[in-house]
Amino acid sequence: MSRTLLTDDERRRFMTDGVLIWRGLVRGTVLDRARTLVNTWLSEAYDPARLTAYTERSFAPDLEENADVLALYHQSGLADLAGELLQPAVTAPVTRAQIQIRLPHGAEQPVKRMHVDGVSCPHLEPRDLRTFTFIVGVVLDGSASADAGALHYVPGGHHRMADYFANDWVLGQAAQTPDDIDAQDGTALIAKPGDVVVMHHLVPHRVGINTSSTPRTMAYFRVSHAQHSDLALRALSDPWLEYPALAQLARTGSS
Ligand SMILES: O=C(O)CCC(=O)C(=O)O
Repeated sequence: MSRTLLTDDERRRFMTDGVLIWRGLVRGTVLDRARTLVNTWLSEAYDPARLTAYTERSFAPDLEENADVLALYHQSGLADLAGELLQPAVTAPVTRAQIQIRLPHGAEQPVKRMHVDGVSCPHLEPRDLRTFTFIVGVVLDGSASADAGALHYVPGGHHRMADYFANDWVLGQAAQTPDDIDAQDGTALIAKPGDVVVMHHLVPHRVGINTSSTPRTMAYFRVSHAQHSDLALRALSDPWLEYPALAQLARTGSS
């Protein structure tokens, strides 16, 4: 494990932007094994007829619980580092990965407009909340430029979304984000394999087409506060409800 503690600067950046990026955090055999597994799945098991389902849920569904894929989160130091965001609360066990691939242009892959995950998803009933506390994404391939299928996020958008959920949204409605968020391009995560992004659940994000010749592949880990099911609805309008130390920092300026 290469790092053990979040810095004060990282805590404050996460509060302001809702996003942290760690360059080259996952490396060596942990990274290589997972990349090989996913690339092998793409060349040998990918079924083009299921592209929409893969895009809505996960590519390589048979790898979601694979130990070498889960190692990206559990054996790289990420679980300890990211878990510190919730201290002294603890996270629920992370037992699944989601693989998201943006195929090179030419594939008829649906784009994803600005959204926050698990709220009014097109493939879920509107009343089903499938939220979590934050997401960790590990870049496995691609993302060399903004138009290469990169994730785009709205820095600080968690504040706007909390306000939207508090004042302009009701459980069950179809609209995922307000118009001012929907209209934004977002900041592209331009990255290399092994780079990591941590995003507060409320940060709106999107992905577009991949004009490069390289598939853009991410492994995502959804991390929840251990009591998330009880807190989920209130957490939509209170960004720090599940982050006790950050809530204290927001109130007083010191932890
Ligand atoms: O493909 C990505 O990087 C993001 C996918 C996404 O936003 C989602 O699955 O909800």
